[in-house]
Amino acid sequence: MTLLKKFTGLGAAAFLAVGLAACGSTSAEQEKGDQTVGDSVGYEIVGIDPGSGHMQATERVMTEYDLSDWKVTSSNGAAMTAALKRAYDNKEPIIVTGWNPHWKFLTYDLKFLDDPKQIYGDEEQIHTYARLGLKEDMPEAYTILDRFHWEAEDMGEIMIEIEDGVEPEEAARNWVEANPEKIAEWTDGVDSVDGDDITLVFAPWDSELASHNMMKLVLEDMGYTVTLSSVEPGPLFSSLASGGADASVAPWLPYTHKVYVEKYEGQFDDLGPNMTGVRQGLVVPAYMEDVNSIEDLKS
Ligand code: PBE
Repeated sequence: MTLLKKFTGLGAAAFLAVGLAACGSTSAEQEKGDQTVGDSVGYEIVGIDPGSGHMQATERVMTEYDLSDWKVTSSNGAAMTAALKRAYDNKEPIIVTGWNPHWKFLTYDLKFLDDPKQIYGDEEQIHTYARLGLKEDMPEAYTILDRFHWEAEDMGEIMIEIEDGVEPEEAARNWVEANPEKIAEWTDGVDSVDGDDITLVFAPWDSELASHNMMKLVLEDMGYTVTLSSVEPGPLFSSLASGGADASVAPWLPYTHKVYVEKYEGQFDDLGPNMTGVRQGLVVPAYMEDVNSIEDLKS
């Protein structure tokens, strides 16, 4: 069974409209008679889980670009990609909230809409976070986490295998086995441990499913007993701040998780970027040739 099928079963049924659309003003263009972008997609942007940084940023986009006659549906990453697949296969228009690295950019010809107001921001980084005190309590794991960095292509290799139906742990194992020299950069000279428990926390976005399964294997190979804790975005950050979880390689900065990082400032240890050049925004198929900017949604 593919990951997509598994997740779709969980939540795709419930496409809940979130309160991002303000009361209905009609656009002047609707009265013109020719079909606007909004008409072609029912004034709908397909979103993901409500607590994600992505949806918080999208809420700011709706306000800043005055998209009051649009709504953003919330569901989860798998439902979003299922909707994208349906539209793409039929060459129909669709607008989704999207991010890269993600297998959808490897599978489909997609583009980000320009964001002249820079609400989603341009490029950002994925950081590694640890709870306060991890450095003293588990110096070996801390060193590995601190050294950890990889490229979007690395994560993409794991993601695309998972999307093809390989179990996440197996896909991560395939990457680990194929990349011993990269892992050696993080683990060289670090002592093995004897079954010490460590908990990595993440939210089950496709990108973070790949990275956390990979890091789990690396730490297990160093002797750790690793628990992967998959939670909502809010608890991801609160569990690191409270010390309930030990580390995460999921935070996207400085834009995506701005709200959480500011909320818990000083309550976790930022070990710096593990990947650079990542991006989030509104995403459409490349065949939507006339739609290139978020500004175009107003016409
Ligand atoms: N994402 C993927 C996350 C971070 C990683 C962009 C969906 C978010 O929006 O919070």
